[in-house]
Amino acid sequence: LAEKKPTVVFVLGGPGSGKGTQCANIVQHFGYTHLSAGDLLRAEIKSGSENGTMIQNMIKEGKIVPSEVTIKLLQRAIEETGNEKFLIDGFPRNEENRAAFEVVTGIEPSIVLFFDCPEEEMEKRLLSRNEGRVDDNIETIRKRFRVFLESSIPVIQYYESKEKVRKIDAARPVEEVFESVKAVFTPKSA
Ligand code: UP5
Ligand code: MG
Repeated sequence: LAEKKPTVVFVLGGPGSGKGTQCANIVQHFGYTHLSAGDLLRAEIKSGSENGTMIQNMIKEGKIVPSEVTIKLLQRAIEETGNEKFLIDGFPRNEENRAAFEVVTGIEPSIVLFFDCPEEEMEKRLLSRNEGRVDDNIETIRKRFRVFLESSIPVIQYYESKEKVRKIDAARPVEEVFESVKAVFTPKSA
């Protein structure tokens, strides 16, 4: 029997580009469920899972956690939620993540939001966030930027070739960015 596939929007952008902030707004206005891959990994560390130490070390180094770990967490979260519309924030981060998610879940994103923001603005935001994240120090931030350029930009290029990317100038104030986001989610009238 053909199971109905959920609608998935991938929310991508560099570290500190505002993915989490804008996802919270989208949830309020458009009824999606927000799944942040980074939040799921941080919850896995806190839960005392056997993978916790490995995940913690990778996040501290700004490295990408093996996709089987992240995909398992995302799949579980999708199944646990009653909703059929999801924002997947901060995943896929490399081509291997992208391909594995497609194979394992059979899900392709309907669209991909890309929050485009200069590094200096992202760096400023991350250094003033003060939420005690182990990766919000200048040394790790530089590593996260490098991984984003080397591994995550190719994922965005892949979806650009499929005309799925909606690029948003994320260097503006939160409210202005959300105006652009809203336009993406609001069906155009005839
Ligand atoms: N802020 C937000 N918008 C603003 C605006 N328009 N103007 C001014 N300030 C703004 O925002 C960051 C800060 O900026 C906040 O203080 C906010 O108030 C302010 P936020 O919305 O949190 O940005 P976000 O893009 O979500 O930044 P985040 O740091 O979460 O992005 P990352 O992609 O770096 O982090 P994530 O949690 O996704 O991943 C962390 C690590 O987990 C990765 O480096 C990796 O090691 C691991 N990971 C994997 O291995 N695999 C995965 O699939 C996912 C993560
Ligand atoms: Mg985030």
